[in-house]
Amino acid sequence: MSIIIKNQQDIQYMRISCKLAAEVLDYIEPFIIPGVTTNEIDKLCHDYIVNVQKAYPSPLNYQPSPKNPPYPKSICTSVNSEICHGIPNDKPLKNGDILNVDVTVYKNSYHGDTSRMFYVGTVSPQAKRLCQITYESMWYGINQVKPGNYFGDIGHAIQKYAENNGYSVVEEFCGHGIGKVFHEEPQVLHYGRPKTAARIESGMIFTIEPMINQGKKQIRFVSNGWTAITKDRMLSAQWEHTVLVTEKGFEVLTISEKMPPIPDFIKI
Ligand code: EYF
Ligand code: CO
Repeated sequence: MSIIIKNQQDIQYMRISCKLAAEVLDYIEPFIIPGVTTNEIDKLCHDYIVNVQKAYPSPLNYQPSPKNPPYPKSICTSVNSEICHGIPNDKPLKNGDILNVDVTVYKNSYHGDTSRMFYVGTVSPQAKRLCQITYESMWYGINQVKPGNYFGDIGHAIQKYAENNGYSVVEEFCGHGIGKVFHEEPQVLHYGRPKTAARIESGMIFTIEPMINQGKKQIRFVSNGWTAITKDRMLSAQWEHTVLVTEKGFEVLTISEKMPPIPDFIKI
């Protein structure tokens, strides 16, 4: 197996799917308030994707392997010490929670994947700092995307920035190639050494989605077998963009109006 190089038609369709995914996150933001349940957020996202965008939520009934049951919801919602793959439920969000909403939209046979952190009401300065550093770590990774660099350069940039700020990088989950298939090659690690792993080439499309822990990097799984949490129960944050490698560098495909500003260290 190898990394698929997308052609111009693939890229046009990916721009559409990725923009739709980012617009779901813009749409859901005002609904993320104390008292709302993640099941209510899931239904709002589902109905927006299906009825407004005329698309399909890629996670719904997604079955990465026949050993596992199909995923039961349209989005992933990971709260506080949940690292990823939180399954929406009927528990109301509380003031001070941090929430990752992970959206993947399937349109015209292509998937677009993005996630964002949201503050529920008023959040502690420590939680805000974790979310902000994680956001910047994703952009340090994105900034390494250009033909001739290596996937190890992406992971190294993320790890260096997160660890220099006193945090740890989750190693069990990674970014991924994406296109007509939700998860395809390569695996994009969020840690590593410069000039290792595969070389980055123009036309590749993949996600960068670092999960950064406030405490130690070790994880556990909850009893549903899928949701990962921090072993020490401290907070975890994650952001995700889908990125196209261009001749000169990168194009972030999951840009939208209401996403946080791109950090100043990014020169576009
Ligand atoms: C009970 C899954 C199935 N895996 C990865 C699989 O790349 C992703 N986000 O950026 C990504 C999203 C989803 C995903 C959504 C579902 N899965 C997870 C948890 C339970 C499950 O089946
Ligand atoms: Co992803």
